[in-house]
Amino acid sequence: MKKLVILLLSLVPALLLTPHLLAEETVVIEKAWIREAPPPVEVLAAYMVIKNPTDKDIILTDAESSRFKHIMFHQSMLENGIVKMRHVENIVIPAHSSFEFKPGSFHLMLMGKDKILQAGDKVQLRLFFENNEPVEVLAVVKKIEAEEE
Ligand SMILES: [Cu+2]
Repeated sequence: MKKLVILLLSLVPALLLTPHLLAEETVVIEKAWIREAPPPVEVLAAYMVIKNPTDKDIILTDAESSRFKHIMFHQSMLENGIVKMRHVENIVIPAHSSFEFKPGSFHLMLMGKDKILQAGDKVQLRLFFENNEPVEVLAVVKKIEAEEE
């Protein structure tokens, strides 16, 4: 019996190390936030940084949240002095690189909110990738002063 216990204990470090090593080789999402908008505004924008520490390109294909009916990827661009939004099918995050959703550029367009969101609220988002497990992220609602989308 004593021998068995010693054997089991010697296995513990190996079991603890394995998931840790795997965890480093996956998508990392940082600084997720949603811009607070006045109640009549039906669509909100979410921003975040997606890091890809792996050796392969990662493709973000879809996003969802129980708080919104639909989420799309958009790119804002200035055309003849007018800000326009372009729908983007998916987002490629190159190997050993990162991608930033930020005001005035790429954003997640959150449509059909279930109720008014205020600064400080937290919203769970789920991101889907072509060759990776879905990733859950908590985005914080924040105020932003007069800055273009
Ligand atoms: Cu948009």
